[in-house]
Amino acid sequence: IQEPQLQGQDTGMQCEDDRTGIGVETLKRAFLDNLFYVQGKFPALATKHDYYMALAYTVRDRLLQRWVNTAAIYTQEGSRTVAYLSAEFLMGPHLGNNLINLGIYNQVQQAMTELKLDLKELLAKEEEPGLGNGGLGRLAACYLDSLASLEIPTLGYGIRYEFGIFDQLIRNGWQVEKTDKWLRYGNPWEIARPEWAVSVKFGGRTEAHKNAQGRYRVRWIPHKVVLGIPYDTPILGYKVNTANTLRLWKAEAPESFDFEAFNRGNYYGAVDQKVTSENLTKVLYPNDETYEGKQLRLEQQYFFVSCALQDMLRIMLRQKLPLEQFHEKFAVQLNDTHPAIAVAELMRLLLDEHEMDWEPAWEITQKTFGYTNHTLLPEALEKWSLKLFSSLLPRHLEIIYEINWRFLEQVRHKFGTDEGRIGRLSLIDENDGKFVRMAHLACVGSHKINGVAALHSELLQKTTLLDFYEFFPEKFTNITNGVTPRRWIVLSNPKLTNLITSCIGDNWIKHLEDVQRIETYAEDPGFQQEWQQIKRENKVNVAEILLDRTGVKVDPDSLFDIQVKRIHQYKRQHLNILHAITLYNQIKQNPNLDITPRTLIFAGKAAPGYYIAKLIIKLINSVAEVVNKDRDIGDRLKVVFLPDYNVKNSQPIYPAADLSEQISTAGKEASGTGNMKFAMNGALTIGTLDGANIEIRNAVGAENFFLFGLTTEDVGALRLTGYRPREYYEQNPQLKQAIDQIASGYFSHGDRSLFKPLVDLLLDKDPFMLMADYQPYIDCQQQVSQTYRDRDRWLQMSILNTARMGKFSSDRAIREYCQQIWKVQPVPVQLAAEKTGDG
Ligand code: CR6
Repeated sequence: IQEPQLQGQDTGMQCEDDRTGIGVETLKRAFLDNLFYVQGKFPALATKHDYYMALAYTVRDRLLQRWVNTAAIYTQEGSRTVAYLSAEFLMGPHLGNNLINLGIYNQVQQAMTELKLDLKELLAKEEEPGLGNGGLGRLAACYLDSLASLEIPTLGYGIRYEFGIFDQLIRNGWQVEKTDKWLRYGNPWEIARPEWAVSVKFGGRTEAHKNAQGRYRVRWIPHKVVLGIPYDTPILGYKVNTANTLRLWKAEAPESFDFEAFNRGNYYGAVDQKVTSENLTKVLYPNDETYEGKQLRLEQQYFFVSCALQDMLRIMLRQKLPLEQFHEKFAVQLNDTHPAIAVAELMRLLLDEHEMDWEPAWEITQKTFGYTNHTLLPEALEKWSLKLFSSLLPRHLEIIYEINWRFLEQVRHKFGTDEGRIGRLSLIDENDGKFVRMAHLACVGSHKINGVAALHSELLQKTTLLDFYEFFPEKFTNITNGVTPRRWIVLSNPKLTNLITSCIGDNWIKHLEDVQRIETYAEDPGFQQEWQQIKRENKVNVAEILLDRTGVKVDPDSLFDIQVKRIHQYKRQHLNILHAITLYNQIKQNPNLDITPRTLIFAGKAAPGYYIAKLIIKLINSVAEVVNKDRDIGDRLKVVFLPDYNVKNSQPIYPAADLSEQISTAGKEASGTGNMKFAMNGALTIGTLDGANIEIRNAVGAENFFLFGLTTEDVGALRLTGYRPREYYEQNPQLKQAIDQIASGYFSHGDRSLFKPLVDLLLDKDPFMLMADYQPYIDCQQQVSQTYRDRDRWLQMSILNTARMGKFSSDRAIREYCQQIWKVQPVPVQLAAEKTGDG
């Protein structure tokens, strides 16, 4: 895929080291060595998985010198470091990505071929580390890739869930969840660091005591203590020697607690304690944008935040830096409110454990944190009942009260006693029971607050965080999301990568703005021909996957119309399905209809407790069943639901799309990132003016984007004047027919009750305004079909989409975070060989 990186030992010489060399012969030798000494197998007995492991260790060996050097340089220079705190990191498989970033994909492929192995098959053996739900967790992963590629010292801090996001099966059209046992066969990418374990306290009470200087301090006497064990994974940048660290924490029982119970003869009690402690990091909560007020979730959040901050303090002490410089050493980013308790925890550590005074501690805290908000949906805003909060974190509640008291004093000073405003700004919600508002804690405790796309940041300031914006407008900024072109183009779409590189060289992989240079080829027939050929091959590949996983045969020459993302009402997969039913009815009414053949592909998980989302999956599969077996329809329309959408399964999807569905109700999708992955790979977008769609449309040009639907203002105005969804249904025969079919059991073997909740919701409330957007959507889809028939026009639009997506690289986003929020500089890493100039 790209030039080998000649940064190891001299590949021309015979004396390459087995742990670092990157010549084909060395790689083969090292691979067989690892097969023997790590897996304990020889080729005749080895399974595909053994081979995968041997290759993973071979690659890991090559990462380690970079990782160790990186750590050495950061320690030596006491570098300013970004700490990215996130409850989710959706990394995706490591092997392929590491081959790309090391620049050894081609050599390894050749080495495997010479050993009569297929690299693709080995890559497929890697278990996905699914430690996230969707966009937010994957964003964290793209950001780690960019941070390393830009040579920014970074620690990613999160939770090592034993079970990640569930595996999705489809049984009789319904989603069924299966435990994700991703660690079952071992994880070659992580190294446990038990020597850096920390203790985390929970529950109990606080008391005052006099310190050595005779001053009153607070002491927290916990009810239980849990150990946090760090597990480190190297994150290599693209064609640099920087290998940063993702440090994930696992909960264990502390020995001392076992002993106590054991000495009392309570062996079972001791073991029980161990089980309870380890439950803490057992499983990822599978909700995307819905908060669930569960105690275990708050425990998870506090656990990893406390581990991370204690770890940072340890690093400072080791580097002999005074704690007064905490904010100079670390820029800590809160990925949504999940780690917002960090504000109170850093205060506690500085005040109680390091005996600092309130004012300096508070100044350090505010200068340390930045807060990224990822949603406006009210059901996602985290608030913890005072009862739960005080029972788990009694000391933190005291600190939050003090922060709140001082903050509200400042509010009174600025705005006078406007009790309404004070109630709205307070860290404590007293409207209906009492709760701690985590977004408020994050806002008050941070020096910068950002949204994730221009519209989202604007709406934050005008609605959800309006009062905070009025109080400290200077804290607010926007940083539009981005995705890494390494995973989402180079690794996912090697053919397109080669075509682009053959025209403009490979600089675009590090500087995606450069991909603009392919614009000159947008109307070149030869280039268009190759572009089309690659898209077709990528579609054939997905057609094979669909046949294999669903049994449905699709035509690679049909328009691939794809919606892959979490299933949510606001994302409106059901609007897409109403289009499918409409096309179906059009063909049924006019069997000779000459329409543009389409394949509608859906994939995505629903939160296990989200009933309507699960019913939408059932509806998609039910419509698919009827459409796909109807002989009148033939190859003109197919509907497929690909089960178990995850990073691994998504990689072939984006390169195979003709049309990307980004059809959320305006104002609801904070940014979206799938929209970027599709457009980079040459898909055209059908979308609303929502999230980053707006900026994508501005970048690629309105003439290269299929726009439809209500704007955010329209949505607001329509709500105010009284929205009556049933009227759209009654006045639109096509829409009425589609809804009536769903209601009458046409897609459910005559069962009228199955989809009733969904139909009633649409006709009575329709909170996401599908009825209002239906006809504009159908009309826009008609335009899509027309345009697709003009092959040259479509290809030109497709090429221009890829060419103009430079802005949406996560490298751009990370540069903005570095300049606007973190104020951090690159620290280049050299290999020892480069420094001394010899091998
Ligand atoms: N669900 C937003 O909904 C955004 C990502 C990353 C989301 C989505 O529009 O692209 O974050 N929000 O910023 C949350 O998870 C709270 C998401 O992934």
